[in-house]
Amino acid sequence: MKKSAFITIIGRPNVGKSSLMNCIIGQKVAIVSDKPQTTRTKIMGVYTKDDNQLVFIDTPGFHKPKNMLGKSMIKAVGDGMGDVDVALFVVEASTKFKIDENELPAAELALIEELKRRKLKAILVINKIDLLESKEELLSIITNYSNFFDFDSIIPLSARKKDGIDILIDETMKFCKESPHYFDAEDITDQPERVMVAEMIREKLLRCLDREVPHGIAVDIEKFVERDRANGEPIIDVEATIYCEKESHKGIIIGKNGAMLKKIGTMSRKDIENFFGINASVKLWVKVKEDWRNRQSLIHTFGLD
Ligand SMILES: Nc1nc2c(ncn2[C@@H]2O[C@H](COP(=O)(O)OP(=O)(O)OP(=O)(O)O)[C@@H](O)[C@H]2O)c(=O)[nH]1
Ligand SMILES: [Mg+2]
Repeated sequence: MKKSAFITIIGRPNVGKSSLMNCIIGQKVAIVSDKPQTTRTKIMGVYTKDDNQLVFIDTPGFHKPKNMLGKSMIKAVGDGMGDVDVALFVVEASTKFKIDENELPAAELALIEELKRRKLKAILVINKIDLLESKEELLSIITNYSNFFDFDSIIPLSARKKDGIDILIDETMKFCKESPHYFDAEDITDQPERVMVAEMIREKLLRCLDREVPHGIAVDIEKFVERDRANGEPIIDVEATIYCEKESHKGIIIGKNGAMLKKIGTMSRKDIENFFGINASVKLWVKVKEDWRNRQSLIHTFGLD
């Protein structure tokens, strides 16, 4: 009998939601960085085992939006919570919380309110336990969150160390209901290949650039084709435009004598080659679109609404 469950992954920015989904799927379907607000849209990750299919929906980190892009990211969180069987409420193991503090970040309180309003079941996932020094710290985190919501279960884990993931998968399987499978067994995401390539490039920009520069970037794929080279070997040609918000940012992205852009191109090419399993060529351009994060038509053009 075929069964499936839809599971949304929600939480503050940077707690490791996308890392967790990638870890479950066993492949990188959502990009990851040490900067908050890495994920900008809902991204599905599919895990199929025998008759059971788990469809995870990774969402942008919940925050107070500062521009139109931020608003559409928050809308994506709400959309991701519709029609799901359970939510993974991801928090990070942090020594910030003491037993007597009884306080949560505003974004987490708002999400908990949303869970209650929608009468959603939730599993508390305490990620990054590799950062904890003692069991007592973990206990105080569990006590603290339990005061705010009646979680179905609480699972401490580390996405980075791949520790505790099987327990989470088993726990999530309990929410499977009899239903057809919505994806083929070999599917891992709903994202088109072009979008994945754009995201791989944006990930390198997030990794290599600092401060507000990477947050104001969008990547648009101009060309994405596979062809045979003269020697008969296949190659993927990628041409992409990197949009940024200011002339000064453009200079930073290109770097001295084009060094930064070259580095981004090389890193992206390696990732693309790894993912598709064939050679790739990556050509990048940089253009300025002032204040695009507040322009609905551009947000739409970049596929972010
Ligand atoms: N120490 C440690 N770091 C982790 C773990 N899981 C994720 N990280 C790191 O946390 C940072 C954020 O990870 P992401 O997966 O991008 O977090 P996110 O919640 O998806 O972030 P947004 O998309 O911005 O909301 C990255 O630097 C990860 O490498 C973990 O188990 N332990
Ligand atoms: Mg993310």
